Amino acid sequence: MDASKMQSPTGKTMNYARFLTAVSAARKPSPIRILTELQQRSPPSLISLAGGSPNPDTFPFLSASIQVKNGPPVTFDETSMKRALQYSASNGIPELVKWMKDLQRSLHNTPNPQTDMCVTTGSQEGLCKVFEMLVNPGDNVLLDAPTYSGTLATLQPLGCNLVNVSSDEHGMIPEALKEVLSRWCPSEVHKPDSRAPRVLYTIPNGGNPTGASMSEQRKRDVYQLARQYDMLIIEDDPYYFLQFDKPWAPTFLSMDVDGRVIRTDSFSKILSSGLRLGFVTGPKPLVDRVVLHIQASTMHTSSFTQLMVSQLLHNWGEQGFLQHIEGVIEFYRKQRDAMISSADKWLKDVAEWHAPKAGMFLWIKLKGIADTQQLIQEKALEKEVLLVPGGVFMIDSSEPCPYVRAAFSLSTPEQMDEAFRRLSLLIKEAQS
Ligand code: 09M
Repeated sequence: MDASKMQSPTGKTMNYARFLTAVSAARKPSPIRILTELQQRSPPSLISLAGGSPNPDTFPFLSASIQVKNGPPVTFDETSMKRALQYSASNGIPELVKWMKDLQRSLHNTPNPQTDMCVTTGSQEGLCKVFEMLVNPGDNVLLDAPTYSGTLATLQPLGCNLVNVSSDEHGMIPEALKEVLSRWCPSEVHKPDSRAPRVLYTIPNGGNPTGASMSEQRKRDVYQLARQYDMLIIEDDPYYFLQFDKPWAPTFLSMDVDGRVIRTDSFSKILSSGLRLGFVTGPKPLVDRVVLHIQASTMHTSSFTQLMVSQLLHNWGEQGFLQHIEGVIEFYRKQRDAMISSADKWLKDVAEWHAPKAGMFLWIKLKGIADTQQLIQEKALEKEVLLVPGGVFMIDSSEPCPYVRAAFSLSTPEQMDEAFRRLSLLIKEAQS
């Protein structure tokens, strides 16, 4: 079987070549990277004049010690510092990838044994490269808008046709997906001229901007439809670890018997957004294509950043990591509660919302306001309160949108309360 085909445990053969853009299909491994990897696997007696790596003895940094809350410091002696300052593998530092694969296995236990993973510079890089691998001009791409503006920014320039699947406070609605898909016939999706969508994107937990989280049943229903129409599912899940209630719903990855789910994870909301660490998990032939793109662009995510986090995770162990997550959840749950109680106090008569079960956003519909763009851009600044006008999360941002997105991540409960008092005045003024 060629590298673009893979048989799943159910006996179904996925033909990944069908999903690739011409650009992605044409990517070839960099010959220099192949030599570097060969060198890393050779005994120390090998004299290599092949590598293009600079000599780290010339670098100015010597060592580092980074203090950690509730744990031993992360340290770099002169030897480990040299490694941290040097080029590294495009798919990620091996011990970090291994730690993350073990975590993925224990959290998602995907039924597809040919699953692989690579490190990306934040999940945004992963998403961007995944879309560039899969989306051609004119393709129909399914998503549940409103959605993350960074996804729209990646997809829109690719010239695809974004097809909206209706959603509610529980995320994408399977019946709505079924209705959208009924425009095509499942038996015809493999015909060369078929316009049937091959890619579906969703944010399953604590959606940005809606705060919506999908139930297990909805995910199962969406997965079945993806099977029926032979689509890939892009599961963009940076708020997975910010689910306030247990048990956490199973992920698409955990249901993926065929090898049709590409999952993006992020450390941005739980360890650091500035370190820029994300992960792409999915069928090996597709992860390999993402890695080829990385080879040709950034080469790899910062070695220093990866080693710093890898050391932290190895010091913590999985238990320690999950304990840290509990603390983060506790913080965001309190913040969510504070924002909801201020919304109840100030906005009850002038707006509507659903309390999110995950993430860090409240999606608020302002009553009697057709479009929030002008209200936020001009009047809100005068009143000294800033929110994101909902239009930026829509497929067509020029259409009027009565929503705003409020984040409960950075402000104190007192600031949120004052912000909603100001917002309520603003809405009342605009209504009159
Ligand atoms: N606002 C995000 N979301 C955001 C945001 C951001 C600067 C980022 C979904 O850090 P990464 O690359 O892992 O996160 C990317 C990402 C992927 N998917 C659903 C996200 O919400 C990050 C950064 C300023 C504003 C920002 O507003 O929503």
